[in-house]
Amino acid sequence: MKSLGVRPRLHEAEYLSVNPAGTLPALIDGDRTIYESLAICEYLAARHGSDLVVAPGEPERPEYLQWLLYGEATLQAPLSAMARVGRIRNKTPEMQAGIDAVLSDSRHSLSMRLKLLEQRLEGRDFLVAGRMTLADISVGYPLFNLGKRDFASLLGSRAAAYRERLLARPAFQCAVAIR
Ligand SMILES: N[C@@H](CCC(=O)N[C@@H](CS)C(=O)NCC(=O)O)C(=O)O
Repeated sequence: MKSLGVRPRLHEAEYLSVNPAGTLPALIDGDRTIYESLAICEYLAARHGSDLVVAPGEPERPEYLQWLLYGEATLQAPLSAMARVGRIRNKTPEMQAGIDAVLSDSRHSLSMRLKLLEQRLEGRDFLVAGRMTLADISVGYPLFNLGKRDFASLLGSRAAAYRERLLARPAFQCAVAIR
């Protein structure tokens, strides 16, 4: 495994030859290269026979797909917008006003989107199928990022406790230590 910083890898010819879009992560397994974090998770889970996937045929498969995509598409999107405008340098006052508008809108959007999570966690430790699945991993990533941006106050009590549980997992701690 090779870990790259967000900015430098955009100029690393070696990485761009793996993923011309320059986005992280990418997985190389033999002669196969896969982008998209959730596709990588599904691929690894299937390869190693993990029950982190809710398989077609299991009753909660539709909810699994919904929450799997909710993490990366719905929750992460406003956080990514904030990260992108946060990287802009040499700002004029007009640009700063635009950036502030994006930040404020993204924060609002995030707080609205988190309502679904708070609702879903009523009486549940995990999002679907009564067990830890890739849906929890997908949602755990934006929840982790949200803490880094000091937005943890946007979480309701159930989502806050859920975030703590996910971040305390030894597998998560291990992933953070090697990134
Ligand atoms: N949907 C993609 C998103 C990939 C992505 O945007 N990764 C971030 C790092 S977490 C990135 O490379 N950001 C830099 C950029 O967009 O230029 C995935 O899940 O793999």
